[in-house]
Amino acid sequence: MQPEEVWGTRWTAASEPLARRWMTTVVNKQSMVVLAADRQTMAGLNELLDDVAPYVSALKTHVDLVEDWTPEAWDDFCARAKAEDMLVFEDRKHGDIGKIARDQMGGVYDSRSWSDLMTAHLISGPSVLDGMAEGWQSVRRTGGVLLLAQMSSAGNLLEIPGYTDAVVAAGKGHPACFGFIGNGSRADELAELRAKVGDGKMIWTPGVNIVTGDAELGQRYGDPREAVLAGSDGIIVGSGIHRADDPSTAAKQYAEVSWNALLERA
Ligand code: 5BU
Repeated sequence: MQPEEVWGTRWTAASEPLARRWMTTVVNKQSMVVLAADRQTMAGLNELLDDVAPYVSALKTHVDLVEDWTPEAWDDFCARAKAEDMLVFEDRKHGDIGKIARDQMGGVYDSRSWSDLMTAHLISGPSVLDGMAEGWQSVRRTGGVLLLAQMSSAGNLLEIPGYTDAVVAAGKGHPACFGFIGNGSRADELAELRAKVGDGKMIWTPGVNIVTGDAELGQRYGDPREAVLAGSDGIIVGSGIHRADDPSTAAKQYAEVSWNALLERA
């Protein structure tokens, strides 16, 4: 199938190269799965990648939770993910002023050199988008920011009236904004977010699991099919895959659920 057939108006409206790259990979792999690879050792991460690579279209990392991190091991891990046609997405949740967010993309982890996508809060204002764009430019790369418009955790302050609208207004027309994080655990709220965003930007959603309901430390889970039908363009799945008895089978299942829902939405 061609991406235009599968993505419809989203393909036409979201014309930036990274968005097109994502939508093409989803069609090639028949999977909207963004794997939250929250394992704390390099061996655990590499084993996970071996298990699930064919069913995962993007790899979401938290580089600072790895206990035995080294630059060499990390470069190798990212290279392996990229060779499997995955975008590498560091869930850094930047929130400082633009010039500091830019410089934090250097430092020990040097995330500007290996990340294709990164999250940010808009709490400090739109300079975070400009600063992060400069971060990637400084190593002659282009990346995309996913702005947190909603969160999946109970009681999060992004729910205070007006906040989500202000994030969407600032990100919608900004070239560095790849899209938004929406709450995958509440399909009705997600559908409202999609209506505000329109078709021009991606929405990726954490807080999805085949087992729905309240989970550890305030996490909430909704159904992945419902999230896609409500407007999600990428389902972020962590423990549903990396803590499964058989991560490969679990990843395949999430891939199938998401792909079938995308075809249903088309
Ligand atoms: P889980 O194991 O599927 O619950 O992992 C969810 C991942 O998504 C984890 O890496 C979080 O940091 C990330 N996440 C989230 O759960 N909720 C949010 O609102 C945002 C990110 Br933003």
